[in-house]
Amino acid sequence: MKANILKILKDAKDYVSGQELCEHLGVSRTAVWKAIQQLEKEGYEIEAKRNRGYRLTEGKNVFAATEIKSILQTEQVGHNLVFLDLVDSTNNEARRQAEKGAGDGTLVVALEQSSGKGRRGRSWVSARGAGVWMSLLLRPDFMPEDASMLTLIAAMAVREGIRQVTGLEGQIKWPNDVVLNGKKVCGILTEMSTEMEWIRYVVIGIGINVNMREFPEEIRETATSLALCADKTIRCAELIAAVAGTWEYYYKKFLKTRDLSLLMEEYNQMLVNVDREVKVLAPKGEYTGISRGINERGELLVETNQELRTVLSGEVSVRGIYGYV
Ligand code: BT5
Repeated sequence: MKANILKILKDAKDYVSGQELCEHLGVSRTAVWKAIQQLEKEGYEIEAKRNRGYRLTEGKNVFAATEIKSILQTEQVGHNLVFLDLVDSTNNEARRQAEKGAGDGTLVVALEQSSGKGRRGRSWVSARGAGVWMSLLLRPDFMPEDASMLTLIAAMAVREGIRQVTGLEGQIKWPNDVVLNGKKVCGILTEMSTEMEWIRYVVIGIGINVNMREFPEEIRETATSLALCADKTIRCAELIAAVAGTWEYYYKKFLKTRDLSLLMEEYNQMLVNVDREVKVLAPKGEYTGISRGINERGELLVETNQELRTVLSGEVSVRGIYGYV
């Protein structure tokens, strides 16, 4: 109900009478009043005037569940929204939610993570309220070996969401980073629980540096944020809503063929690795070659002197982009 009231107040841009809100939502005046109080607690400024009703003061940058819900335009993603003040890792929380039976499209968002994680036990810096730290729970009915493509789809969704909200044109560094001005602005961590041949659930963790202006020493040279690149504060709630929408757009295309054949051309245009020298850290050793973009399975094609090799997953550094000069 809070989100509905917020939506009405936002659309009206002027006073809305208590009576109107009651009728519209089919609740009592006391219930409306209580919801207004809760909205104020979340950080909204709402004027109440005798005989005229309630009016929302515009321009407040609120990062809360109600704000996300009031602007979300998805068919499914985020309708079940778990918004937390502090959590160990939104990926861990999404897994806990999954074990409790949460459904496909559940979105877990936290203001702060105490043990945000990257791949292979690396840690993810997640400053309080300054970024989008979220995880999407999926219960797909395809095979475990198809799941690695979800990371690539998430990267496309983030790149496009960033563009919609800020106008900034990011690039993707295969497989799991979004890059702005040669620095990492987003990392993605896909985890799953499988049983023999089928997927119980997948969790796609997305970390986007939004309003951070400073970074710890160890990532100072390699990380950036939207605020630094756009030179203004960006609304996290708006970005979450945008990415949820772009995710649905790309995921639907993926589901048509269960591979990236309908997305690969667009993906390769977003790819920072394409036609550049890359260094592949393969299990059997390192090699360098020229990246030729992905195939329809989302694997990276790397041309070496003799052959076109396929990289399935893992670490690929690009010359000139952080980490490989
Ligand atoms: C990743 O791993 O890039 C995946 C990061 C996923 C984070 C999200 S936040 C929501 C969800 N909940 C979680 O617990 N995780 C997900 P990887 O490719 O392994 O990169 C990790 C490396 O990136 C670290 O070793 C650092 O060098 C660097 N790094 C750490 N924090 C960063 C940040 N905030 N911005 C840019 N780089 C960072």
